Amino acid sequence: MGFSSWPSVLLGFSILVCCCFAFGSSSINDFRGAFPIVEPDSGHTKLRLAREGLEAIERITDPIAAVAVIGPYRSGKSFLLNQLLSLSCDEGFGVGHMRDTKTKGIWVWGTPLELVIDGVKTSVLYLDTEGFESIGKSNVYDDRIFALATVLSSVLVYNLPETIREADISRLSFAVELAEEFYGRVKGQDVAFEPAKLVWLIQRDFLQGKSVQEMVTDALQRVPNYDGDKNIEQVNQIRESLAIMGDNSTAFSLPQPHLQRTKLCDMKDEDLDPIYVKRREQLKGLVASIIRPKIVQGKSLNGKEFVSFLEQILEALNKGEIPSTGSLVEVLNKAILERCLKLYNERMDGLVLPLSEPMLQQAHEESREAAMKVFDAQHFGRHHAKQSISQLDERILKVYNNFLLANEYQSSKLCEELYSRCEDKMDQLQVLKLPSMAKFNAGFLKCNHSFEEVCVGPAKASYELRMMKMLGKSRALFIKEYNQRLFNWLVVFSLVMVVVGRFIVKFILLEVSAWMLFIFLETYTRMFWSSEALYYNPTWHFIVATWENIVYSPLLDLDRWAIPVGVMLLILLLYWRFYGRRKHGSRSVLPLYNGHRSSMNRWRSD
Ligand SMILES: Nc1nc2c(ncn2[C@@H]2O[C@H](COP(=O)(O)OP(=O)(O)OP(=O)(O)O)[C@@H](O)[C@H]2O)c(=O)[nH]1
Ligand SMILES: [Mg+2]
Repeated sequence: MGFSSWPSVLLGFSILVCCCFAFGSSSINDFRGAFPIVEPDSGHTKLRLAREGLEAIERITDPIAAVAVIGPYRSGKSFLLNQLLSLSCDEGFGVGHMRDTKTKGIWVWGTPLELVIDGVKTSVLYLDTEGFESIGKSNVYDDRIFALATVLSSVLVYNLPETIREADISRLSFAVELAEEFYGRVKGQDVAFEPAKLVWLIQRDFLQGKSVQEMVTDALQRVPNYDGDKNIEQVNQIRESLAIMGDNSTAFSLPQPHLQRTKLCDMKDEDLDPIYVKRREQLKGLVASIIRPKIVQGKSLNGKEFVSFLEQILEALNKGEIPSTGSLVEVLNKAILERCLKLYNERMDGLVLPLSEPMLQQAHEESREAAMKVFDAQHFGRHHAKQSISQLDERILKVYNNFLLANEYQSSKLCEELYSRCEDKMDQLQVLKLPSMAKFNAGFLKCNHSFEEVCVGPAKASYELRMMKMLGKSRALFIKEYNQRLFNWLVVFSLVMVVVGRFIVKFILLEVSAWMLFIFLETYTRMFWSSEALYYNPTWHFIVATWENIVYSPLLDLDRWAIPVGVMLLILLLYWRFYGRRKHGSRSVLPLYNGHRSSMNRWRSD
């Protein structure tokens, strides 16, 4: 291949890429068509979402109401929907003329009918469903389709050829259970969702003297069950519930559109039985008069909300082996449960840890109550909600346990910090330059007080014990050292006073008293008793009291100010020694050393 052919290859390649992208994003441009919203999985057991139909629904911004037609397979559901939507078989839902089932899963007509219901513009969706009782499918699959249509629709048209059979009634058990689970709450509060209104559509030409309503009423009468057969009892219960829901269901009959059933799709209104056309129009009117927007948790749903509601329901129905109201309630409550848990978390997060255990417990109870209250007001279902409540309780407890652990950690951290601060303080007090019992006691009390006040939570008890031990030990050690250090300080003090009395102030009394103190201290302990004995002497107590008063008072802490005070005293003393004396001559009130001075004078005069 020559170089000249490269540009054309590249052009071809880019066209191919563009085409791939165009086909890859399969966005629908024309919504006038039928699209699947839910389709069977490969095994024809469970259902999965189909994007096309959901896309058609998602773009709707008005409140949505849905009409779903259910019934046995090949009973004319798709044809009926086309008739209600005034569509030919070619444009509308696929109508099958073969023996096997035509519609798979659930389909929607992409262009909703716009109706003004109670002054609100509403988009009415028409849903076609896969017929039940066809070969090659499990009953559970049929039940899933049936349950999904029941939950999604506002009007459920039960299309029945000929008459109502026992199986048709027992199939409604899910709808009945749903209604019992949700209906009661809708009336009083803005919660849950309103169950669908049921239209029994009986397609037959003549009703042998009975009106269709009488036929439905008869079918809903309890049948005698003398042998106590379980199945009969179950169907009887459904009958009873359906009878109670009387206002919620309507009976309607439709005659055959034409005898040539395989040619129906080629016929126009003029070709169909005029009575059929008339009744069909009446049915349209009936549906329009009873339909209401789908209400979930007190709110109507727009397209996006409707799709997310559908996703939730499908998840619930696919969850268990058998679609059950319990799992439906559980899934619907999931979002509310998360919201309530978040509320609990937010309230608990506002706490400043550590807290005392009773306070944390109280906060937990209050937050739990608030979360439960919200859940109680918003949750779906009545009987099966208990499971969700216990689930919420369980999850709250789990979160609370985490808070308990966090509180324990924070409490230990805080108490440990206070403990080591106190330990440091006690160590500092042990090595005071000028030992003071009052200062030690003040520090001791302050430490104890701040610990008692600030350390809270579960770690307090153990740290309190450790603290008491540490403080006790520290105090014992301090007292032991105290007397010995005071004694040494007094010996030093007496010697300093001797020097001061002799050489600086030259005050004999001061020197004598200093000597006396020195001799007392040295001889008393060495000659007569042991040093410990001295500490019990009243003189010693007096000395201690005097020392304490000098060394530490709230106004002056000598341990801290000893050096500045000492320097100041020395300066004053030296000032007095050199200038004070010179000014006032030898006129001193103190008995001074005069001998030396007179001898000097004498030597000078000599
Ligand atoms: N006799 C009679 N035949 C009908 C009626 N409605 C539809 N049919 C015919 O019954 C056949 C099946 O019609 P569909 O509308 O596809 O029936 P369906 O219930 O949707 O079938 P599935 O989707 O397979 O469950 C077609 O040949 C229709 O022409 C009716 O009211 N009476
Ligand atoms: Mg069909």
